[in-house]
Amino acid sequence: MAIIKAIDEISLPRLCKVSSCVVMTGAGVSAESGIPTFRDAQTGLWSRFNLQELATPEGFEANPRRVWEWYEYRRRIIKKASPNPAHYALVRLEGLFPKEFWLITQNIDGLHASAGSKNVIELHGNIFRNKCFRCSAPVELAEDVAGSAELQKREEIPPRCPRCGGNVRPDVVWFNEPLPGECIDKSIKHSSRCKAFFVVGTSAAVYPAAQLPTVARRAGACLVEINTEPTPVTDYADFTILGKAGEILPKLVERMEQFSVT
Ligand code: BV8
Ligand code: ZN
Repeated sequence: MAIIKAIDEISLPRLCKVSSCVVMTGAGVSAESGIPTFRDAQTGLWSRFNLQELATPEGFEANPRRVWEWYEYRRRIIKKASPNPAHYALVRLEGLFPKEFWLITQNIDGLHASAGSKNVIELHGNIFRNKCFRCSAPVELAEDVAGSAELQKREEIPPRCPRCGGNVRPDVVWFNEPLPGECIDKSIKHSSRCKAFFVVGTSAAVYPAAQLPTVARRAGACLVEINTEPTPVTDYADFTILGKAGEILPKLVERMEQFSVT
């Protein structure tokens, strides 16, 4: 574990005593659960798949079947994944800030909620929810329908909206699509009020999520970054610990729990 800016013995107790804490996570938090990140060299999704074709509304309009099947491929990987020690450490961190704690995630895998995190804001949606591309109505698909042989045979891929007959799509935020207004507004509000902001496992490359650490820092929060490589956040974080979230977070939260008891 390389530490660029270690949390010193004066700052750590102070960090434990603040009234409000926000955590922002990216794909790096789920990497140790076996879910590929987006921008890691070789293994990242965008180094193997075409972002424009697969994660934009234009790409879906051009080839709904290709996009639907790519998300079915990702759902199969995520269904097999379980929360890792990083997710569970964030559940314990939430317990240290009973008054005001928010976990803002860019991830669509649902693993924070599965691990037991309560105040989760899913900025980019959730891969297990679906909606209609035409009328935006939520669409409930029976577990086995989405990828069933029956469906494949009927060539009805993607499934059709029962309300208007439009194509069903995953309820995630694609590029060039606005984030859910309530999610981004709440995220900016909590980031601008919190006194401690942890940013974990994100390349901080995607906006508007990438602006949240700046919002927090400008508002006076203590900014702690945990990542396997430096990012644009590193330049202005108070503390940066390089390494795997599943190894660093449990140790950091354990030390914070000791200070919180005293
Ligand atoms: C919008 C879909 C407007 C779901 C995703 C300002 C400046 C520049 C560009 C823009 C801007 N504002 C808007 C844009 C355009 C664009 C954008 O940001 N482009 C960037 C790439 C230049 N943003 C948008 O289009 C957004 N929409 O702004 O709309 C609008 C308003 C009104 C009307 C119309 C439009 C929408 C952005 C959301 C896009 N959707 N995903 C899905 O299929 O997943 S983005 C995708 O990237 C994921 O959601 C992902 O979460 C997100 C961010 O990536 P990361 O999570 O950070 O993952 P990454 O692989 O990059 O990094 C992982 C990190 O973890 C690495 O640093 C690695 O070192 C580290 N790591 C790896 N293993 C570990 C680890 N760390 C710790 N432990 C480990 N074990
Ligand atoms: Zn519809």
